[in-house]
Amino acid sequence: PFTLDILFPKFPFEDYMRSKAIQVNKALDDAIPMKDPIKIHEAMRYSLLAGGKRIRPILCIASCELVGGNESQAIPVACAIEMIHTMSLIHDDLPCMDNDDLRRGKPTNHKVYGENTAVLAGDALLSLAFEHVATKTRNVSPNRVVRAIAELGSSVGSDGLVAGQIVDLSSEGKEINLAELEYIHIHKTSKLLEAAVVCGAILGGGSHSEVDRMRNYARCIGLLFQVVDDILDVTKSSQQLGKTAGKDLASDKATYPKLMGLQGARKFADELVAMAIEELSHFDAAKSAPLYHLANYIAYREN
Ligand code: GRG
Repeated sequence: PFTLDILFPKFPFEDYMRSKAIQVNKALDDAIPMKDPIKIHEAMRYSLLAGGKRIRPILCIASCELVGGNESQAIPVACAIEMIHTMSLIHDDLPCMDNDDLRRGKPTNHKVYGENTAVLAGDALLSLAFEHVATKTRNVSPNRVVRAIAELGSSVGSDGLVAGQIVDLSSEGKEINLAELEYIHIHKTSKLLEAAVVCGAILGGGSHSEVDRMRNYARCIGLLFQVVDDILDVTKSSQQLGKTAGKDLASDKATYPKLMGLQGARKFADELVAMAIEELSHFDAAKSAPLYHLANYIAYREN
């Protein structure tokens, strides 16, 4: 794997991820106290606090710190992004979408609370996300807060996640090409990762050119995230089946390994991580350690 262990031999990446996740989980817990109406707040908390790697909030904080900001400036928007991510998962799992019974190892929101409550829990998380950024962000100029809110809005709506989901739904049962697959992934997965990184850089006081660089970094790792997901689907199911061809190479669903071959997809992933890391070379080397390691983690994770 392409790593920068030579530059950062001692960076304690696992400790870093663990301690940031603890901070994020505490802030998320505080953001939604149990109150009336109990049912909706319980449903919101059920999915929001159900685990998850917290990659988006950690990217947001790391990006804020890279440009000279501090964690507390980024925490409200980091929480907002995890609220939006969680609501997209709740809605994605509904019977009218993917109809999934399990998420993050637990029964899905609608399985526990019913479809009507799951829809509302998603709606409430989405609106709380924006309220949270607007009311809880401290020590950032109003102009930067508004820029972050605009960034967040555009990453979610009909130019963002929703666009990816509608095109994904419309392509069901059809053969899609690489450009169409890329469109779906850029919108369903990359856009919110991009918003996480860009909002962090905006709130941390980054210049326009720094924010642009962070956007380029985020676009690379956003696509990388999905390419690696597709590769893992193949390699994990191959291991489970003890065969050379895994689930996704055999199924109808278009994936990078299916359209590019497994080696082609791995090569593409290597190129994306190298491009992401190149963007970081323009920043202070010590401060960019977390984002170097996050890119490598996304590229070479095993699940
Ligand atoms: C956003 C308004 C609005 C509606 C939702 C349903 C929908 C529209 C979009 C689907 C978005 C979706 C489910 C994309 C997949 C994103 C993805 C890569 C999820 C897995 O992320 P991880 O691995 O998961 O970070 P954890 O559980 O670790 O957080």
